[in-house]
Formats: sequence, structure tokens, C-alpha cells
Amino acid sequence: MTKKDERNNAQASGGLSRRHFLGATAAAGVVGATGLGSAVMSRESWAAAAEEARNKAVIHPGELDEYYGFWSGGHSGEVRVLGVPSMRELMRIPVFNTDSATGWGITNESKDVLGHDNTFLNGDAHHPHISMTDGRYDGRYLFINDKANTRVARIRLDIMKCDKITHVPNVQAIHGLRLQKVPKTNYVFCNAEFVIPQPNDGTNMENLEDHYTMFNAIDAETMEVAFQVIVDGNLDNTDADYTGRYAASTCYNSEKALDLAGTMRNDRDWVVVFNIERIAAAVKAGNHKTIGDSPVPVVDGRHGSEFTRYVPVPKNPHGLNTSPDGKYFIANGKLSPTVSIIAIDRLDDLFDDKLSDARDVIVAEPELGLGPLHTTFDGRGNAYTTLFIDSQVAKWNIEDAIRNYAGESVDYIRQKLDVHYQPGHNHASLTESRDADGKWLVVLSKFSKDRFLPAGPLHPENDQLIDISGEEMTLVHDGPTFAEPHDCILVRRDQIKPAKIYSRDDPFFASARTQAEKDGVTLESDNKVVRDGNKVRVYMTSVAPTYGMTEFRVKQGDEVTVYITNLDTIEDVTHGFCMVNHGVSMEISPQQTASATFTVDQPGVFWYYCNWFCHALHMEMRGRMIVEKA
Ligand code: RUQ
Ligand code: CUA
Ligand code: CA
Repeated sequence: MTKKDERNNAQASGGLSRRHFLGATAAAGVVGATGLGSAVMSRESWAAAAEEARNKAVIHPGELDEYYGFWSGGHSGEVRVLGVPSMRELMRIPVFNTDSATGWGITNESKDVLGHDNTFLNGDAHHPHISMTDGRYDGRYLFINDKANTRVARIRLDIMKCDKITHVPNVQAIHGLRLQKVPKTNYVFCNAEFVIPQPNDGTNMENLEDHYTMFNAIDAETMEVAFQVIVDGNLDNTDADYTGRYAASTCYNSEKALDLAGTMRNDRDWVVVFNIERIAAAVKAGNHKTIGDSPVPVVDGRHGSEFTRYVPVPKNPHGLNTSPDGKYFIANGKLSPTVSIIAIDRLDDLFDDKLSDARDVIVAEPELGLGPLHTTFDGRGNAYTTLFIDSQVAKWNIEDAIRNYAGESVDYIRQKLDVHYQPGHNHASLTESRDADGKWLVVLSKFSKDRFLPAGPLHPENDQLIDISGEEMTLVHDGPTFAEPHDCILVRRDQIKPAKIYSRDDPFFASARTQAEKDGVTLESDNKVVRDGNKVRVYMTSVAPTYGMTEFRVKQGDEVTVYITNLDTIEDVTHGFCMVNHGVSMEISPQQTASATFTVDQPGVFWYYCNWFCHALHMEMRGRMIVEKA
């Protein structure tokens, strides 16, 4: 570290002076860390600037937010939709979890997506990312990983429902996930984190040499796994570039250790860079293998392969972020106070073996503070890195960091802001696209400690909203969240085009239509019971506040499927269907068809009712299922 670096860091981490400045303005969170320059600003003008920033985040009743935010739900397995800057929660999209309100995991339409033989009730959703065309969000799909059960899901952003879930074979624990940005999102890139035996069939559990993990690419349209790439070490986070040719992933376990101490043995792990062009060409030419029963093409990207290059970086790196100008991959050091900046325009030379050392692609390794996890960008040349251990966000200038690394003595730290507490991801508005606009920054803090009314030993997380439009970052809002958003993505509201009612030919309930056609039933008009052995299909319509049928008869032991078509055309008039004592509940939004299948074991009378409030006579929207003794 140079003298200048030392001074930068001393200023940046602030010590006593930073604490002192905090003083009475702590609530505003305005912390000057650019040295004396900031101290010149009076307490009064800071307070005024903070007040102005906070006012920008106030969305008055009846007003709409400027941004959609999509939050992962962590081990709750869902995705949440927020309005930003108000941080109001707009919607929840169940994905890997079961949801009582919408019937996700209960309805046949959701089982078509989850798999009818799916037995998993949990998921661990970390990384939500929106499909792109030419490096800009196109608003079609959102993709998200499930670390818990090695899956990747796709959400249709027109109806805000999950429409595909893919189980990735041959690997365990899909963690990092990012999308190809250019020319468009053809591939969803995702990392399997844990090293496992190959094949993992109980025959080979001791010989670690043969154990490995893989980088995966999923076809964004078909959601089939397009290829897998064997790597050395493990894989953590990933991102893609703006040429469509490269992706890069962090590895924290180059040691292939099984224990904690072992994963920290090496001072450097690495970033593995994938040459997507070469991999796709090899797969197309049939130069690949397969594993076990899986048809997925597998290529070997371990050291020495033409498909990958390994760039050593310190130490147990975590986040991997591409700058929105397309110039850099930034790997966040976690156990090193640094981030490593990789120049993407040097990767051609790296792959053509024109560099004497793989680390020649690194153009700077700025020291930022303790526990750098993730970096985001404002589109004006500044980066914002979360410092988990310091509980801060460091704002720094990328080109200044590069000049400093080249030997010039340059201050690259612009500001450090306290956040509460222990931030994981952060995300600036539109930061993963060419449109990064540098207005808002969300910091997803893992601990909230004393920031909210206590609600038992389990605490919420704290997603903090920070105004980054000016020179100083200003904290404007605390947002408690339930377990456990890992990450979020902010898009302009005009980039998403949600439907207000369903189209009657929506593929989301195509299988109901197929069955109705086989039964000679018109979903839009018929109220009819069709018996098929001991399978009974009950078709009914709904118009607030009635179902098309207020009674139907079945026999004990029947397997009953109820299909409901909501004929209401008025926005927001959603009905529900709940069959009492049968574990059946579902949403039927305007012009939607939904269905659920259950077995009737008990003879007797069972009421069904509408459980989405739809009308003044909502309570009266009900009917009876009469189950005759077998
Ligand atoms: S990771 S806190 Cu699952 Cu995105 Cu970094
Ligand atoms: Cu229909 Cu409530
Ligand atoms: Ca390591």
C-alpha cells in the first residue's frame, strides 16, 4: 500500500472524525468522508440536503413510483415486487414456495410449472435478473435461482407469474445467476456452488480428485440447459459482459476444501472467465460429453482448457459485477479489503495467450474497507461497494482507482456511508444495463438490530434506500423485510408492461383449456360436471358475487378437479375458491381460469367459498359440494 493509499483509507474509514460528524445528523446518515471538503458543508446545509433527499422518496397517497423493484425472497422462496422510491410492497410472486392466497403449489397451473411430482416445499431465491435486448432491460422475463434445490425459475413480467422452472442436472446448489446482455438474453448463466462426486451415485464419495462443479447456461426461451462447463475449484457469483462473448465467475474455494479453515488457506482464489463463443461452438460441433442419463452437453473448462481462463484474485472473492460502460468485471474480495478490476478488452489477448500472466488483465485492485461483497454503479464512473464487516457502503471512482494502481497518487474514495447493518448486496437503479441512471441505491443489510420495533428474537433485514443523485450519498429510508431478500433489481416503470386482466388465450392456463375441449366443455359459458371413472371434473364460471354452480355432487373416493373461469372483465375483481376442509385455495383473477385437484375421502356436505374479497356480497359467494357415501 502506498502512503497515499494509507491516507485515503484513513480518511475513508474516518475513525473519530467520521463518528464526530455523525453526531446529531446521524438520522440523515450524511457522512462526509472525502476529507476536509465535506467538513466545510455546515451542519445546517447537510440537514437541508438530507431533508430534500428524503422528500424525493415520499410518494404521496395516490401517486405512483418511478421504478419497479424486484426483490428475491431468499429462503422464503418467493419474489417480491416493490415500488421505488416509496419502498411500498406491491406484490408477491410465489415461485419455489407454497402460497395459500394464490394457490401456488396447490393449483394444477402451478403444478404444471413446479412439476406434478415436485415434493419440495422450499426454495432459496437469491438473484433476480431481468431479460435484456442489446444491454437494456426488455421487461419480458425475470429469472431467479434456487440454491436450495438446484433450480432456476422464470417469471413472466406481463402477468407476474412464474411460468417455467428448470432443475439443473449433475450439480448442486445454483447460486450466482446473471443473464447474457448482448445481443439479447439467449442464455441464463448460473453457477453451481458445491463440489460433488461425478457421477454422484454413491460409487465415488472419497476420491476428491474426481469431484467438481459446473458453470451452467440455460436457454432463456426453452428453459432447457444448453451446456455445462466443468471448472476447477467452486463457483460463487457471476456476470456477463456487453459483447455477448464473455462471462466471469468468482471462486472462493480454489482449495476444494471441505472445511472452513481449508477454504481460507490460499491468499488468492480466482475469477474464472468463460469464453461463451468457444463453448457454444464446441457444443454445436458435438465436441462434448454427457454425464449419466442427462442429455446436457458438458465441456471441460478446467485449467489448460480453451474455454476458460483463471485470473488469480484475493481472497475468497464473492460478488462479480460488470460496469455498465461494459469495460470491467469487478470481483469483490470479501476476505481481502480490495476489489479486483478486470479489463474486459484484455480478455481476447488472455484467451489468445498473448499475456505472460493472467493477472495482466487486472487494471486496479483498490482497497476499500473490510468485507467487500458486491459493487454497483451510477453510470457516471463511480462504483458503490458494500463493506460487510465495516457496515458501510464505499463510493469510489473507477478511473481514479486505475490511475492510482498505475502509480499516480490519486484519491479514489469519494465517500463512505454507514448502513445498518452488515450489508450484502447493493443495487443502483438500472445498474446492470447500459441505462444505469445513478439515482437510487438500495442496500440490503443483513441485520436490523435496533432499527425497528422488536418483533421477537427473529429480526427483519433492513433494506436501506440511498439517494445517490448528488455528490453525497444520503440515506432516506429504512425498509424492513422478512427473510431474506438477497438481492434486488430496479427498473424504470416504463420498462415493464403488466397486463391488467388475463387474455383468454393465455398459455398459463392452456392445460385447462385442453382438458375442457376433450370434455366438450366451453370454459367461458359452461357449468357442468363431467364424470370419467372415479375422476370428476367440475367446470364452473364466476361473476361477482356468484359461482356458476352453487351445488355439485360427487362420490366418496372420487378425485375431483374444479375448474373456475372468472368471467368478470373489471380490473381488480379477483375471486377465490376455497374448498373447506380439503386444503384447496386459489386465486382466479379477471378472465383467468384456475383449477385444483383433490380427493374426497369423507362423505357429507362441504362448503366452498370465495376467499378474495370481490363484492359487497362476497360473503355470500359460496356453494356446497355434496359427497355421497361410497
Ligand atoms: S450472494 S450477500 Cu447469494 Cu448474492 Cu452476496
Ligand atoms: Cu368472489 Cu369474493
Ligand atoms: Ca479460498
